[in-house]
Order: sequence, then structure tokens, then C-alpha cells
Amino acid sequence: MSVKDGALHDTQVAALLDRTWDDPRGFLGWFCVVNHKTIAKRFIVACLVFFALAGLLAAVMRLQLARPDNNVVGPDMYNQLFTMHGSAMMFLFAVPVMQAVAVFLVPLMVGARQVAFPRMNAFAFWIFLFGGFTLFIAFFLNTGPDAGWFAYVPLSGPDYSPGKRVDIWAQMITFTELSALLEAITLITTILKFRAPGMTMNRIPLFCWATLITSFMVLFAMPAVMLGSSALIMDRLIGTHFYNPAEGGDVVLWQHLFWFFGHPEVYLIFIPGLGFLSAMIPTFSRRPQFGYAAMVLSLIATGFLSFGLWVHHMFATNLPELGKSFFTAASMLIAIPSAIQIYCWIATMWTGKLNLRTPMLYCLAFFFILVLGGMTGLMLASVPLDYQVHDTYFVVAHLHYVLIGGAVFPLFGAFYYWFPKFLGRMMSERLGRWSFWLMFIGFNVAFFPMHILGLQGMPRRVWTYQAGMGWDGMNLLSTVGAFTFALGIFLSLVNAVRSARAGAAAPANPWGAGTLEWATQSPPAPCNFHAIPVAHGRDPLWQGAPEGEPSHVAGLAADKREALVTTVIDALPDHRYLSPPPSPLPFLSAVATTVLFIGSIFTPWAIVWGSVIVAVPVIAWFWPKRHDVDSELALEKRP
Ligand code: HEM
Ligand SMILES: [Cu+2]
Repeated sequence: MSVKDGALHDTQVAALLDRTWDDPRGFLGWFCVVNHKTIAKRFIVACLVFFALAGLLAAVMRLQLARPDNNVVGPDMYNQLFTMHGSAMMFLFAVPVMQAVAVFLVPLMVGARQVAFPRMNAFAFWIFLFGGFTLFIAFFLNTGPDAGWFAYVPLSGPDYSPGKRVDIWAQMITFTELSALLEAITLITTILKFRAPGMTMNRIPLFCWATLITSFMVLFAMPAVMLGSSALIMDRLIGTHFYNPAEGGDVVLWQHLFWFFGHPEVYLIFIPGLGFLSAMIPTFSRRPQFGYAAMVLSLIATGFLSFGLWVHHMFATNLPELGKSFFTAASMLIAIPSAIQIYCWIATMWTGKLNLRTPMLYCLAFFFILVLGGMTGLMLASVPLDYQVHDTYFVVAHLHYVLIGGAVFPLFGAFYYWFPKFLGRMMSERLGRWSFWLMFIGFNVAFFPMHILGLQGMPRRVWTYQAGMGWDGMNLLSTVGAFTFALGIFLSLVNAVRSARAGAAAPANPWGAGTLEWATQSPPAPCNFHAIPVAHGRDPLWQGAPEGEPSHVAGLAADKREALVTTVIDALPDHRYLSPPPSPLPFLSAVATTVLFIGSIFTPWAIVWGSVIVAVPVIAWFWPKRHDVDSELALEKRP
């Protein structure tokens, strides 16, 4: 039987496609799902749970610091709090949530039916989930890591951090970053090979460009930290000497490996944030993005330069002074591509017709907050000032201005913007505005005073301070701000839950946007598009197909999970590809891999017997099946 989906408006074909691509049902089916939208939704929810947990830890820290000589938690607990807060925010929320949103949006934006490697995508989600849970379970058992999210040696080495705390940190970081690597590969391949015909390189939506660049950065950055943390656990468990100067190792090696990852990490959060803005600003300005080529080039430049700055986190080590001045120069240079982007957005808004809806408010907050954070960044990039405020609250203020301005505000804007696409319902605009203002004011009240505290000399990572240092008022203010911020976030959650149940049904394109994800119904059908669109411009929904040109692809089978693969540069149809059906094997492989990693916290032998446990489901996963081989051969024979 060969059913073609070429005939548009054919409800029978649409129904068949829905059946072909639908998620399996039932309790067991739940573990077999490979649909990128379902996986992405679970992934986003998991990241938000980790965000909430990390936020709760921050709230406890702020309670402790609200008054001098306070005793809400003790010093040991405080160490775990800031370590877990930093680690969870960076490793379990900020980067993965960007990847999770991209897993949902990218196939829709490029007009594809599925991500490139659906089962690997599912596997990556499960190991992320298990790794994150392991870290938090350890924390609730009072064995949470306590050496900082940067885990500097020798503090995190065997001498100063005995016990299992840092072992758990090291293995779970390697583990969850494995998930980031797999997601990066999935996203890169999807963007390069699964674009709808006509979506040439210079028509890729800017959010997809941002995702492409961050994914390439992940491939270079994550191995550095995985290598570093693997060497760390070897030093701790089997007595290697990577970081032990007494035996020829080097403590600064850790800092190089960590920050070679750690600085780009910030941009892994920030660049997708830029991508969100480039999707929302043209829509709410009702005109195409100004300076598309300049935007793409400055995204690439930002990604590239971000690898050349890591030493600015190490100015207080005794590296050669000349080297440090080069890193100062590079750190200042990176402001230029971001400035170009900001000018292009301003030009877009200026020449367009601004429509100030909730998502747009979050975009405007980005401008305000990020510019302040960027300025303190430029200040910190100069070595003398960095010596002065090193390890004070000035740095805490700076990093939250950049991270929250660069990622959290754009992300919330993105949630409001794409919520109709995610769940098929509109969010409340009124609650959205309340939430926005509480977040914006609360954020500034929480973090602006920290600049002053830092300049007054309050060190970071201290669990308390004495009265009479002149820090009391600012700290209390900061705590009040933090709780206001949290209340604002909570209102958005209320908004999301209420709207998911009782929001107005969303049309396909509620904002009148131009990119392809809005071409399909809200929420999209299991196959994304009943007929794969052909892109005739950068904003296909605004431009439409010229007279006589095809608007959709015809001729794909509807009774098989068939996807279209196109060429990298010109997006010309290349070949058909059978997307694999649902399977429990990614889930089982993830369980096995988790056993291996958790075992390796306790004994290096877990690598040996763990490999056997992992091999079983993985071999089953990749065992060639007659059915697949036959249908692939059959496809090749078709014209
Ligand atoms: C929800 C609002 C937040 C509050 C109230 C908050 C509060 C804090 C505080 C008080 C510290 C300093 C701990 C200390 O040095 O004693 C801190 C550190 C940190 N925060 Fe946040 N934070 C928030 C959100 C975030 C977000 C969204 C991110 C990342 C995306 C983040 C990343 C970090 C990092 C990386 C550190 C450094 C941890 C360390 O020194 O090991 N925070 N935060
Ligand atoms: Cu940096």
C-alpha cells in the first residue's frame, strides 16, 4: 500500500498520518515515546522543576543572609546550598532548558516532521532526568556537593573534600553533560539536514541559527568539563595525580579545563536568549528582522570569541601578566557583536509598529538588565578592578544580571510567546503583566544592592556576617527583592497552569508571525505538518508561495514515518528517511547507563561491569531488524 500525502485538505490522509506518528498509549507506552514534542515538553517540565528547586535553595540562602549573625542554616549546609544552587541552575536548568525548547521548536521552525535522531533524543532526556534527580537525592540525604559549582581543586580534591559529596558532583556533571552533547548532535543534524525544501542557508530562522551555533559550542565546551571532572574523580577514587602538584600535577589545570567550558557555558545560555529575541521582536514589530546577515555573523562571532575569554575568570591566579592583558582585550571585544545585535533589534522596532504584549515586555527587560550586566562585565574584564572585587558580591550581582537578563527574561518571554503552540491555549495577558512587573522590580531590588555590597567588601560564599559592617540594610533589601522576584515567577506558573486548563483556544498563528512553526495547528499534530511546507522566503508566512510554485511537498508515504532529508546549503530535496518508531530501548539504555554512572561513584569497577549492563539494551537497540531493512531497500528503489 502506498498512500501519498500530496493531496492537501485530504482528511483521510491527515488521519492516517496522525495514526502513523502518534505516541504509543498506556502506561508502558509512556516509556517508549520518541516524538520530539512530547520529549521536549517533559524535558522543559524537568528543567523547570530543577529551576524551582534551585530557586528554593537560593531563597534559603537569602533568608540566612537577610540579617547579620543569622542562624537559619549552618555553614556546612550553606556550602551545600550555594554549590547545589549554582550547579543546578547552570547544569540542570539554564543550558538544558534552552536545548529542550529547541527540541520542540526547531523541527517545527524548519518544517520537519521529527528531529534527526528521535531515539537518541529520548535517551538524552532520560539520562538528564536521572542525573539531575541523583544530584538532588544526594542533597536531600545530606551528601550534596559542597565545593562550589566550579569545584576548584585542591578544595574539591581528596584531601580537603573527603566523603562522597564531590564524587557525586563529578560523576553527575559528566553524566548530564553527556546528555547535552547528544542533544547538540541531534539539533545540528536536524537543522543542517531536515530543513524544508527552499529553506536555504540564508533563510534559516534566527532562532535556529542561534541553536546551531550553541550546539556547535556544546561540542567544544562540554568535553573540557567532562574531561576535567573525570580526572577529578580519578584523583579522588584511584589516586591519580592530575591536580596534585606534589606529584607533578597542576591545580591550575583544573581552572583552565573548567573555565574553557565555563565561560562558553554562559554564552550557551545567552545565545539562545538572543535567538528568542530575534523570533519575538520581528513579530511584535510587524516587520522582518533588520540586518539578517549582520545578526547571523555576529552570532557566529560571539560563539567563536566566547572561547577566547576563559582566563578572565583566572585573573587572580599567577598567570603571566601579558597573557592576562590579551584576555582583557578579548573580553572587551566580545561586547561588539552583542552591540551589533542590539542595534539591529532597535532598528527593527524603530522602523516597525510596536505591539507591547507580555512576551515583548520580557524582551525589553532583557535590554535594560543585560546592558547593565554587560557593563559590569566590561568593568570586571579589567585586571585591576577584578583584583579589587574578586570573590565579592559585585561578581554575584554581575553574574545574575547577565544570566537572568540574558536567559531567564528572554526565556519567560519565549514561554508566553510559544505557549499557544506548546499547549494550544492562550495565556492570560493580565496575569502575565503582573508577573512581569513583579519579576522585573523584584529582580533589580534583589541584585542591584549586591553591587554596592561587593564594592563595600562583602565576600561571596560566606554563610553569615557580623552586625556593624554596614551591610545589614542592603542585605535585607536584597532578600525582600528576591522574594518579590520569586512571587513574580510563581504568578507565571499559576498563569500557565490555569491557562493550560481554561485558556482560550489558540489559533494556528495567534501573533501573526512569519516563521513556519505557526503554519501548523496549535498544538501541532503528531507529524507536525500534514503536508511538508516549501519555504519561499525568510518569513514564509508573510511572503507565501509565488504564482505557480509549489507550496507543499507531495509524494511522501503517510503510512510510514517518512521524513524528507535536504541538502545542507540549498535545502534541495535529497532523499527520504524512515524515522524510527517508538521503542522502550532508549529508556532501558538510560537506566543501565545510570546504574553504571552511580556505581562509578563508589568503585571504578563499575565501569567494567556497568559496560555489560549497558551493552545489553544498546545492542538490542541497534540490532538490524528485517522489517526496517526491507522497507529501506524498498524506498531506495522508488523513483
Ligand atoms: C531565583 C533567583 C535567584 C536568587 C535569589 C539567587 C541567589 C544567589 C545567591 C545569594 C548566590 C550567592 C551565594 C554566595 O556566594 O554566598 C548565588 C550564586 C549563584 N547563582 Fe544565583 N540566584 C538566583 C537565580 C540564579 C539563576 C537563574 C542562575 C543561573 C542561570 C544562578 C546562578 C548562580 C551561580 C552560578 C552562582 C555561584 C554559585 C557559587 O558561587 O558556587 N542564580 N545566587
Ligand atoms: Cu567569562
